Amino acid sequence: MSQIDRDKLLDIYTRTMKVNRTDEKFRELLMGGKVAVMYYCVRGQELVSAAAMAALEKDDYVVCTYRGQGEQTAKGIPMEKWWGECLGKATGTCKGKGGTMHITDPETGIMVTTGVVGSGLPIANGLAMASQNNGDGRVTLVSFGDGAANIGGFHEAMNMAQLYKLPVIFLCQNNRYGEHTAYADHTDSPNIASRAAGYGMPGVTVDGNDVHQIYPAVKEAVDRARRGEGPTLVEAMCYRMMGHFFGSDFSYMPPEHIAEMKAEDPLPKLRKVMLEHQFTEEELDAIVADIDAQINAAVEHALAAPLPDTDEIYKDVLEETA
Ligand SMILES: Cc1ncc(C[n+]2csc(CCOP(=O)(O)OP(=O)(O)O)c2C)c(N)n1
Repeated sequence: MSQIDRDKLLDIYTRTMKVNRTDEKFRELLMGGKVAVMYYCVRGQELVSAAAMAALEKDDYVVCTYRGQGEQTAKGIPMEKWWGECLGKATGTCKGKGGTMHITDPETGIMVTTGVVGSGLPIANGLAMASQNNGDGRVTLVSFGDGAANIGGFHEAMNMAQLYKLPVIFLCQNNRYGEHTAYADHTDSPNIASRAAGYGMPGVTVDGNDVHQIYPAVKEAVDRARRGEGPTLVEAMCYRMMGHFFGSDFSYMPPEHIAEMKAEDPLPKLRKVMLEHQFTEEELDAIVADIDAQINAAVEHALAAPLPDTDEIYKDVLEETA
């Protein structure tokens, strides 16, 4: 068992529950007909995102996907700005012009959210190369799915990152499905991490439902990158418990897979670890209640916020130079 100190465990728990409660709230709003936007649920993958963000420093960069709620909220995008963007409001991170699939908040280090599968990896290399050239000490973490590991850009980015020893962490959230296609139907290699060897890069597969595996693996990769020793591929095995997007069913999943994923739910496992470290049920519940209050206030703020003016469409498109 790894040694994660109590402060860090508390940090990871708080971030995990923030991700989880945000996901629950989003589904409640969608099911209640309060909002009608695309949302890719992160239920089951909360711990991977939270532990990864807890391994980064505030100034580090992150590139994520349409399923990026976990990275975005766990890295700390202010909730009012996050909900504002998801609801298409002028108060959002991108003034309501990006929506759920294109959230960018440079102040928090969330540099790009993309819906183009696999496109985040070369972008992360660019950010990491800028940091290497500037000597600003930042690392860049890019999150993507197992399906994205079969896109050409994945291989190009891995090769280039290793060649230039870029300070980048490739975090593959292997939830065992690419859209509705099971891993074994789109990939014949036993895992994604073993591909790292082909580029001369370290690669590791860990259980993303176990805080004692996922946090140390990402932290080691972050430390390595910051020391100038180059990139690492971290593959976090996890389950996508609510289907590909909000509203999709489970008919393509065999019953035994559903049973397995329920048994591996990261939230009860994390709670057990917290109790083992002498946190009390009351303390843990109070953290969740506080998060819920913050989320409810942020949602009310976003629902009441104005839509962007129509002339906003012409702004922030081109950078004006003198
Ligand atoms: C370049 C590209 N090809 C196809 C799609 C359609 N598409 C959207 S999500 C998805 C599955 C990606 O699976 P994975 O990378 O495992 O991520 P997950 O959704 O499981 O988090 C696909 C194929 C796309 N958005 N972009």
